[in-house]
Amino acid sequence: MKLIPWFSASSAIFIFAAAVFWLTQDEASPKQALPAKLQCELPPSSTAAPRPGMVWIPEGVFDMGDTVYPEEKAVRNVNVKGFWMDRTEVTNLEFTAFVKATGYVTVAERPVNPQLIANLPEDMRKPGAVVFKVPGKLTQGDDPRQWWQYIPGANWKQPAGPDSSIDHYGQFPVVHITYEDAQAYAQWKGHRLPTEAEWEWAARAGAKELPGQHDQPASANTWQGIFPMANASEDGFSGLAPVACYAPNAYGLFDMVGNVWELTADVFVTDRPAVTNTKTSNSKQGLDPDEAQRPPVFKTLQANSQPSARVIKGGSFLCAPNYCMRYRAGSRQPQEEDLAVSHLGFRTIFQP
Ligand SMILES: [Ca+2]
Repeated sequence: MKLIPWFSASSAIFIFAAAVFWLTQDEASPKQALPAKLQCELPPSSTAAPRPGMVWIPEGVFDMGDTVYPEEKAVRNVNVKGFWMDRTEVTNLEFTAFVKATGYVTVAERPVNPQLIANLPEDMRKPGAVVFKVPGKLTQGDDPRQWWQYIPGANWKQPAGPDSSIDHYGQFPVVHITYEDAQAYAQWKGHRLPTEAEWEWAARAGAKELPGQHDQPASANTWQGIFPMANASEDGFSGLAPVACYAPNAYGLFDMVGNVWELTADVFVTDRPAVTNTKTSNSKQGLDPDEAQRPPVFKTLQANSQPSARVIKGGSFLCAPNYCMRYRAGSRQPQEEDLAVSHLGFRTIFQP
């Protein structure tokens, strides 16, 4: 669909302030203004392009994987065939068009399967989603339930709960999307979700060898400061950002790293080392990177329903140097299929 170039410099200030309120309501307003070079304006797609809104990712061979966390190893040589890929994460506007056309109801809006609720806490027996909120203070050590909360009524239309909405957030990535939801959207478009290899190859943008360092990217929406309390917002956003605020990669893809994690079609299997508590030599002291990153309700739902987990890629606005250095093409982690969370979105591909 055609994207509306609504995002002006003046509205950027409003949207930024609103985004902070919407996504991190416990957090004080950031002190600094948007970085001067931040435009947040998606360049128009060529009307002559065979697939407007998508870019061509050529066939290639590369060393897939990385070495920062155990689950990224071992690095192995992979061939990927060419495909078209959405140049941005799917936005609220785009998902709205899908829902209007099809009447689709997302998993987070549906009644919870009664077979699964026996051992669930009372709140989780209602439709809802897991929302990140900056805690007022940490009183329970590293327990992630201090910043991940299951909010009844939270879903893609009201991402922070019943009192929130996506009005004026059309160009933000849609969140609280499960694997089934993403598949339904992709099929409606005549597209599909990328495999992990396709996603990683596209994110690497032609770099066939591993990058030499794993520093926090300067041009992406991540977390500057000590998670989960201190977010310096040096990239301009404490919470989600609209798509395409930062420079695209060499293939013309925006926000492959940071902003929201992105779903892939691949089941997360443990043929390689699963996510563990092992700290690598690159890890800095602080919260356990894996337990802090994943909403704690994972274990509860898994114990009841044993859903498949899919590979998600690229990190999110919550990735900080002290706990989640996953703002890289090679990073990965599992995400249970049926749990909607506020730091996860997706984009689609089309293979001729
Ligand atoms: Ca940020």
